Amino acid sequence: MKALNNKKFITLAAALSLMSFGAYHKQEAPTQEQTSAQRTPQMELLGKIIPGTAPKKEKDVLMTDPAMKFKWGMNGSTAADISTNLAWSISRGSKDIIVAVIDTGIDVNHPDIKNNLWKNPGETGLDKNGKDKATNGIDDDGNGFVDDVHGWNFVANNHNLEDNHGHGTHIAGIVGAEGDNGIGISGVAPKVSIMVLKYYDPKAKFNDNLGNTIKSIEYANKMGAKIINYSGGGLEFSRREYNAIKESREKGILFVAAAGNERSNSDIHNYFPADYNLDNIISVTAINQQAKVLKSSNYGKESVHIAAPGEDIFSLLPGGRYGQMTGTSQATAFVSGVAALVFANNNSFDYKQVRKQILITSDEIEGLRQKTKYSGKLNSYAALAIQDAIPANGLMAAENLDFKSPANEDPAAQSNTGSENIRSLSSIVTAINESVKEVENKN
Ligand SMILES: [Ca+2]
Ligand SMILES: [Ca+2]
Ligand SMILES: [Ca+2]
Repeated sequence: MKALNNKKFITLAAALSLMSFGAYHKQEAPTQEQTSAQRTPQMELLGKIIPGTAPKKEKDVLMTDPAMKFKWGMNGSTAADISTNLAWSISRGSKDIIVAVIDTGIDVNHPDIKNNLWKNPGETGLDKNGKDKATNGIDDDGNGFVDDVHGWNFVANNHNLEDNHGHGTHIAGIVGAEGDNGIGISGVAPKVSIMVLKYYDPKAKFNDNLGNTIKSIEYANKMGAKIINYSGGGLEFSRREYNAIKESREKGILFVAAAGNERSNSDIHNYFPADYNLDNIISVTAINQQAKVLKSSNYGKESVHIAAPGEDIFSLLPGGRYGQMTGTSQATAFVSGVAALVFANNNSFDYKQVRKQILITSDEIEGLRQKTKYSGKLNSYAALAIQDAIPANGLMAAENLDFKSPANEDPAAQSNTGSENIRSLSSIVTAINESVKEVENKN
């Protein structure tokens, strides 16, 4: 297995033709009947639906984001849909839940996410000289970072979070584009606080991807993240990275990681950080509209936990634009969004309970049995609505919600061969360049 190289894996496809898309319509929520028939057939077998969370009428879950019809994982149009319309009848998220997106930065001015960016309270408001703490050039909260109001750029070591790739903006949009604002799309969590931590920049002369990833995790640990979304990875074990995520666990942080796009079985060929043996990690693979794992995606009956939409996913791009990308990166962001909803809806839940809700309430799909540990596709509504969940096979009690054999527990047992140790993005295709506005005008 060759070491990853970003450039090799990121092919800029020709601009996708969006001409066939019609004018926008308000999104229609699936009816209760459709839902029980097509989306969550096992729900009654799985557990008890929490009183008051039965699917609501359509009008209760309609939102005003005009481009949701392009968002196939969330508009009720496919077998792989994650039922967000129903989930939003229970919770639309909360600004109190901070999701750290460790990626290529973000367009902080994108109108569809700027209101959902985390604001560091220690770098917000006026200083004693009446200047804005966000821009006064002073480390007001003394955390070692100057003007880190939305996060930090670990490549350039400054507060400029500009996304020179598009990946980070796309991922952040899947997690938490602002819902019901009349613009573009909604993230899985319509309301949330996105902390932006930049570990890679294609324009930089040198990227210490792994080092910057570790620093990003440490920042998230220190600054109050509940969830870390990491849509990247590499083939080499790193003790420092392992320790950073172990510290996340001690802080109660759920770490959602891409299974990777090496077309390989992760039970045999590891991909990190998804494959570290830590119980705060969820490893996510990508499925298409037919709920089949993408050929490019890593899989593993033991190592990969859950599947989520990951092909031709419509989300935000820098410059206020929108477009599609493919990969386990995108799938990972769907899971992080659901985790944000579950945390928001259950104040007392710790990372273990949130992880359990997400994994055990996934929709069992035959084709995923050989590819994922829980044989399941993400279901946001079930993760919110079902309690005391037990899987259809009845074998998996909560305390047995385990990951790998204890033999792998000791990081020292996993060798670092010393070959190139990097972290790369887990998206393989970008097919972008059309803004929603432009698409609309063509129709
Ligand atoms: Ca600071
Ligand atoms: Ca400041
Ligand atoms: Ca929106």
